[in-house]
Amino acid sequence: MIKRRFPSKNNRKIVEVLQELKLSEGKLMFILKEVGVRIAEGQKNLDHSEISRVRGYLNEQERRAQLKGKTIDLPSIVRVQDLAIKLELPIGNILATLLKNGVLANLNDDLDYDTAAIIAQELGYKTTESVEELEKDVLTAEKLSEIFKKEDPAKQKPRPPVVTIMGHVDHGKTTLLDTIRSANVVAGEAGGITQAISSYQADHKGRTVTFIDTPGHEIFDFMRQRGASLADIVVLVVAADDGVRPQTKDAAAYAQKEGLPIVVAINKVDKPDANIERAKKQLSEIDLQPEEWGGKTVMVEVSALKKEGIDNLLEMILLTADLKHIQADYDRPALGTVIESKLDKNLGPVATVLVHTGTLFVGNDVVAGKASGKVRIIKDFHGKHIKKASPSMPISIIGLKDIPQAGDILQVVETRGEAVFKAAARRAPLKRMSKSDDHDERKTLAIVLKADSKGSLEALEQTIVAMVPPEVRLSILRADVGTISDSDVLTARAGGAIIYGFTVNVAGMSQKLADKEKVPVRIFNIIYQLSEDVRKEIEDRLPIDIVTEDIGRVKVLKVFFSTPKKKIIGGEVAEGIVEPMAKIIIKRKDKKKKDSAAEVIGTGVIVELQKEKRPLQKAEIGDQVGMTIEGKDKIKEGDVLEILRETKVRKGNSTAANASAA
Ligand SMILES: Nc1nc2c(ncn2[C@@H]2O[C@H](COP(=O)(O)OP(=O)(O)OP(=O)(O)O)[C@@H](O)[C@H]2O)c(=O)[nH]1
Ligand SMILES: [Mg+2]
Repeated sequence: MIKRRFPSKNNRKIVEVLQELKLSEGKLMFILKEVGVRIAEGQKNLDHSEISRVRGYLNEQERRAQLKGKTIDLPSIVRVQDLAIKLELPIGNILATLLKNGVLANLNDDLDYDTAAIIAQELGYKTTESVEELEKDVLTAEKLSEIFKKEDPAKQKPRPPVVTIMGHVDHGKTTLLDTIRSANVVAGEAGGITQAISSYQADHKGRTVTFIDTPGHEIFDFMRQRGASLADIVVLVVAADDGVRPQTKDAAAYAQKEGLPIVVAINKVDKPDANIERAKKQLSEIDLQPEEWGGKTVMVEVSALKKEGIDNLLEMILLTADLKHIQADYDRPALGTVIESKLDKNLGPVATVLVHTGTLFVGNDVVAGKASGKVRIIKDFHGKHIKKASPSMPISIIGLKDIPQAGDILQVVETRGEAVFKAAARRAPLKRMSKSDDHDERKTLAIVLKADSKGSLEALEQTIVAMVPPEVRLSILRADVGTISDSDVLTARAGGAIIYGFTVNVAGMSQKLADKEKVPVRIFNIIYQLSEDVRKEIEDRLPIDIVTEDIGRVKVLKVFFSTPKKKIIGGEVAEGIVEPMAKIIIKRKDKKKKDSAAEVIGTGVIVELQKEKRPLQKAEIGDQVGMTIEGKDKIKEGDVLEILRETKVRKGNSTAANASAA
């Protein structure tokens, strides 16, 4: 670009500028280049703005020189943009230095002290960790029960019991809940299983009961645990035709551990192969003795499908509830647990919350795990807008700035500032990949994971983490709820990752970007198909072991051709078999020394195998063959070649990979 210059009274001679700023000509030229000023051949003057750019550069240099070696106080967690401010450097410098150290960050990411210190040191600063502790009082389920215990008994009022429905996969939990609230959600579930906890309230004889559904598949173990931790009562669904199965036991164990009363619903009694007696016997074996056998466990026979026995079940649930004092203080700031969360395209983060105690109002400032915000909308389980939510109500709330995790405790705080501060303190800081990673010879499976809800996301993450053997390094660059976006593609490209989407879409432009950048994007609607694909990727990354097998012997009858690199010989298979690409060991007996053992002369690889001038894949004992052998060691008539097959085997896997030795 040509800069038009007008004569100006601010123009000054370059020689004067050099004198004033005490610079050499070379140094000035360097600075001008740095600040983007082009000097034409023979140019003698600089204008006002050019001179001030040079001055600015020099001032900055001086300031940096003073800062360098200065000790900077850093907190235990610092946001990238705050680090830039502290170090008085452009954010780009910080990001680039982070990247150099293996951390792909953006300006809103938090860094732990160690990482921030490394970056600062690399940029010339000394650091100390600031002693002020960040407030990290994350409310956990345990702390929550401590709070409940301390609540004033005089203020307690009855609340609806919370009933969690648990049991083995396909035993009819969701159908039972549907029958209870006469709706139907089973049909819409991908893969036919419950993908996230769902929660509803039902009325029976003027009393309200809160129900929480849980999935029965083994990979949703954590959801069952969470379900149990939320419950006052567990309804254990056992299909009469199938009896007690692994997740029946596991659900019973969680309930017993939490000290929760269990009501057993023996379901599917309408089925011709229903065997109620067997189910009861199996239940007795896991410490659930039916009352009629002298035990303490209430068992109700139902058919969720035929809508039979449901009233009786509800009756038993209410009776069981009456034995406990199920109460809460309606007048305190609300505390609840997030049971599911998702990102809605129009509404932003939506969290389903079960209120435990207190009343949540529209307008409350809240924090849930790492998310904070102001409650803008509360909806009941019908989707109806309500102004407040009282204990035991499952509700969805809108107004959080981030998506909380299922299991996070939602708490009402005094002020917005407090909410933001608490949430920030809990955000997990980014860690620098440890130096030892540089010497890590394992192959990496890098992935970006996108799912439709936090529940599926957690299930997927846990499934994948559990699948990866120690021989492969797993790097989940991002795991998030929502549509696959450009930023996902760019993250995946930077980290050489595969993008996995679970029941999400990819924005059209982002797919184009992915195609252009050759980033694989794989979308699945069924968890098992996704995990199957991941399994294949893991297998491809397992280290290779070379297994050598002695498969045969060839007696050399004639050497047709011999160069330093290649030999063509004729021979007879004396033992076993011969295959192309097999390795050979050349052995020779000293004819003069009778009975002496054969000596190893050298090695080679059979690159071609022929019989009667035709290529052959396998020669057997007695076959007369021609072989082209690569190798420097000389072969003589009368030598014996030991034939070795080398097979590459993936560690941690018994199936052989490509047999040919590279
Ligand atoms: N015959 C009969 N079939 C039933 C009954 N209850 C449920 N089923 C069927 O059993 C299958 C599984 O039912 P779901 O309600 O999805 O089972 P679930 O326990 O929620 O399964 P997960 O959520 O995957 O653990 C469906 O095909 C239902 O129609 C019943 O009482 N009788
Ligand atoms: Mg279900």
